[in-house]
Amino acid sequence: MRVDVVSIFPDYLTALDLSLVGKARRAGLLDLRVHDLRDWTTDRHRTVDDTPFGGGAGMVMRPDVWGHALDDVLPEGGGGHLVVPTPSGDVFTQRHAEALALEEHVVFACGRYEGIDARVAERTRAAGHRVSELSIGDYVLNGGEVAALVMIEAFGRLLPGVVGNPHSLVEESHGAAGLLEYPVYTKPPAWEGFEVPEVLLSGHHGRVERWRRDRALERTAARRPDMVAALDPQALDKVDLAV
Ligand code: 6GU
Repeated sequence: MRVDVVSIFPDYLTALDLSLVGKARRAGLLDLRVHDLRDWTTDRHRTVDDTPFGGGAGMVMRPDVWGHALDDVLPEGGGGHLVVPTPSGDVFTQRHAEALALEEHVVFACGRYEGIDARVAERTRAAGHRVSELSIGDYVLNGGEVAALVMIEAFGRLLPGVVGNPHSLVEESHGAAGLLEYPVYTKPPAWEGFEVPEVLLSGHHGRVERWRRDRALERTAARRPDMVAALDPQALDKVDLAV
């Protein structure tokens, strides 16, 4: 998979050299390239922004600079996918991560200030690319870089061969069951007066499974009632709701 990230702060993306995503890059599973937007400016001051038409606070990123950058990094003739991180986008979920992991080429356009001139998305769509404006949650960041990091890590670990044991992708929070993950424990069994739940030491696989499912549901009901409401009723039938 090919990923390009365009930003005026390419150093933010150096974290993508680390951990699983870094390993995926070195293994050739992920061809990730980070670019400095200012490389596409043409003036002496390398200007990327200007004042908003209609007035108001802050600055807006110029369409011409972004246009030159995207002409160079999106595939010629259309068929690419541009992701624009923005707090006014659709909320990014595991479903988006799963879809992005199947893409051949994704470009991230990281905006700063009050955002990117809206014609950039319009023109990119008109050129035959898909454009997704995505938010990572209901709070405001200073720019799209950290949001791009979040999204790339979320789909990067879903690329075939990146996570060693594919089973860990199935059981985790927001995975197939639609529940948050149950609490986990390791050695020692007693630590500073706090004990690992007895059932996990029992060696009784059936009881362990049942306990984990109950704790996952209990936790999800307490923290994310919206997720319980969205559960498949047939899946709910199989769960003991007496919590
Ligand atoms: Cl994608 N960008 C910015 N600037 N702020 C955000 C965000 C994105 N998602 C949540 N807050």
